[in-house]
Amino acid sequence: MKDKLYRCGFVAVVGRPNVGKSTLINTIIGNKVSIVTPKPQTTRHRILGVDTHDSYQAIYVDTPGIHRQANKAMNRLMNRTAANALADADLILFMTEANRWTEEDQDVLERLSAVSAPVIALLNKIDKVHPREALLQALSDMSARRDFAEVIPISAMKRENIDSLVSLVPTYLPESGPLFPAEMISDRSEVFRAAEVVREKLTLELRQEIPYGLTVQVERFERDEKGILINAVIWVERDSQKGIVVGKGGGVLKKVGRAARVELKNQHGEPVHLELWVKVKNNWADNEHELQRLGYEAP
Ligand SMILES: Nc1nc2c(ncn2[C@@H]2O[C@H](COP(=O)(O)OP(=O)(O)O)[C@@H](O)[C@H]2O)c(=O)[nH]1
Ligand SMILES: [Mg+2]
Repeated sequence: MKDKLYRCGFVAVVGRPNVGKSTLINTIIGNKVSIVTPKPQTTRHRILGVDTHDSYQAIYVDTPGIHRQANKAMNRLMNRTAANALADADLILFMTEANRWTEEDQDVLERLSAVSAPVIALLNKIDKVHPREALLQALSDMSARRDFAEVIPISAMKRENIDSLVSLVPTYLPESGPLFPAEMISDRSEVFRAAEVVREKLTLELRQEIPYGLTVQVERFERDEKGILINAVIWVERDSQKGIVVGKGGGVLKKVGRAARVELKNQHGEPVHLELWVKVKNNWADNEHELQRLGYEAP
């Protein structure tokens, strides 16, 4: 057998909010490394999904979507995080929705004009394109926008064309030994991921504005013979939001806690006891210091 050289590198997944970046990474890794909701601003951190094979390791970088209005410290931080991921990438996956091209997509494309890494354009959500012939126009429109290394139609959710995308990735990675142990699927701890699962369920449960004003901090994560004990605080920005998060008779909080507990139990394969508190911290999202204290890394 010929000894083949190992390849390893970073694959940045970029695009406007909600195109399906986190879904793609979860599909490729085969596990939920990054939370997914139909709402923008769900991904706030740079999260790595590590895909290890016999001959290569692809490190996918999930990025917060790039925001046009960066008026809050939180949004500026998210934009900077996305920009750093671009600078470090060996390959860039520029993700859009197959049946839609918006000004926000155009903004992201313009940010790619200065990068040196090859860029693959992904037209996602093709399961929603009917008739399928409409894809041909979308593919040729995309090819005209830039000199892409490839233009590939996919469905991250329905796993369409994902295998052919994944098999292309290593050809763009540099020769290098693996950077992560084979069993590691993410750079994020189980404590971080537990907080994110709670935030996902909250975001799904609450209407529009509130999800952007809250964050979740796990204060206790302990294992004993009975399972996992998790205490988490939900931080909101204003008193008025506290009532909404708790809900009538505690209904919202109970529902969120139940959904999060079921998912965490399945993820870990052991019983989970989850306790949630809601607390107010004024304008944490516009305060750089608070952001760092709550786990938003400074780039
Ligand atoms: N129909 C369809 N929906 C998708 C697909 N990929 C993602 N979505 C949905 O699009 C929404 C945003 O997905 P998410 O991964 O959070 O997007 P991100 O903001 O780019 O990370 C979620 O409701 C996903 O379920 C897909 O291939 N087809
Ligand atoms: Mg995301």
